[in-house]
Amino acid sequence: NDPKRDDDLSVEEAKPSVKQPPLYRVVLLNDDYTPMEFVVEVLQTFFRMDRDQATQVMLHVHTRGKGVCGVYSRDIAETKVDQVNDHARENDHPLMCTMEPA
Ligand code: NFA
Repeated sequence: NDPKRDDDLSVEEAKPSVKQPPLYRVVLLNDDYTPMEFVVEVLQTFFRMDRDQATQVMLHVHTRGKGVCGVYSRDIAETKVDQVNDHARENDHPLMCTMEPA
């Protein structure tokens, strides 16, 4: 009967099952109303940026429309998105945070 081919992964050569979890970019979107200072504080608080780094990212979002705050596993990314959006809403700002596959 048909001999096994060396390249048939369905037998004997299991693919190593250790793989990296998918990563997600957490993205901040610009709007016309959220104060720049609030955005800087959000980036410092939830993304552990120093003030210079946070200011750079805020200005990037302000001028380009959106910007990456960080790259995380799905659970961590979802938590960051919820924390930022909840915090923005609690302070009556329209700031929006989303995530996308990296
Ligand atoms: N565009 C906002 C303003 O001019 C600042 C802002 C930056 C908002 C980054 C959201 C994200 N006040």
